[in-house]
Amino acid sequence: MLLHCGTFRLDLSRPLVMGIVNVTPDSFSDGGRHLLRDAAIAHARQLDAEGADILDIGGESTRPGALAVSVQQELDRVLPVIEGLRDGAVPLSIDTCKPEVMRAALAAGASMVNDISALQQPEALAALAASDAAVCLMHKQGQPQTMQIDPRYDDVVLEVMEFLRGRIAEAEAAGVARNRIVIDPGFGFGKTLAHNLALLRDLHKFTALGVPLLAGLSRKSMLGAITGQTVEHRLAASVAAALLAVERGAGIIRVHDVRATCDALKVWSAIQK
Ligand code: 8Y4
Repeated sequence: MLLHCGTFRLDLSRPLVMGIVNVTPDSFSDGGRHLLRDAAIAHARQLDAEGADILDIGGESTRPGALAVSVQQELDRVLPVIEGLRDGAVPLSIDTCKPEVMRAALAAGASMVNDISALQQPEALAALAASDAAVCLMHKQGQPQTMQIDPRYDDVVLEVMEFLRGRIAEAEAAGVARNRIVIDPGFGFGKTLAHNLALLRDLHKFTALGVPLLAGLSRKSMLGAITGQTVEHRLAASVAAALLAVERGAGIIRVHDVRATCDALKVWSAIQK
């Protein structure tokens, strides 16, 4: 499968690694905008050197309880980072739900939109359709502030699949070709541990939707619940989870720890026929 991602063509016959680049003051120094920009660019270049196939640049913290960020604030964070990285060899993804940020980031050189709202904001579908970028459509239940209070499903795998099937259809109807679309069950987004485990166990079912599958498990609280480790000690659990996702058909893995994940995927690849 070849994912059309701006001018890039990403070959999904081997699993790809998306490196996470947070451009938020809680993840880097809060010593001012230029320090934040420089730290994010340096981190991104390191992830590139470690083997990242895509860099996911986000200026809005989506963790439960995080404060909302204005369009201007998000643009001030992410645009200088995209401008600093756009001439590199690796495609850039913009992690945002806001159509204004999508348009500006794509104009500045991003080739992909990673939208945890799956293009449900007014104008988001149009912003994608007007571009040649790829898009990741992710499932979540509820809104980040409150989604972990009491998530409920009758059949989590079926319901997440039906949601994503609908979003693929909407995107295609709006003019986003199927070869530009990636889907993601959204681990941790309005899901209990049991829901997350069911999704990971049955992840292969999502490949029936006919588009590449992205999985984001890196350092997430479900791994803390399983291992008892705090967020800074979840590397081994994250690598294990990435490998389980790839084994079940994930084509793209969104991770913090690019070098360790790439090494694990090389071992996986070595036994493939
Ligand atoms: C520690 C580190 C604890 C990170 C929690 C987290 C996904 C995503 C996020 C995902 C896609 C996160 C933007 C949440 N997760 N995009 N974004 N898929 N496509 N939490 O799973 O990393 S942010």
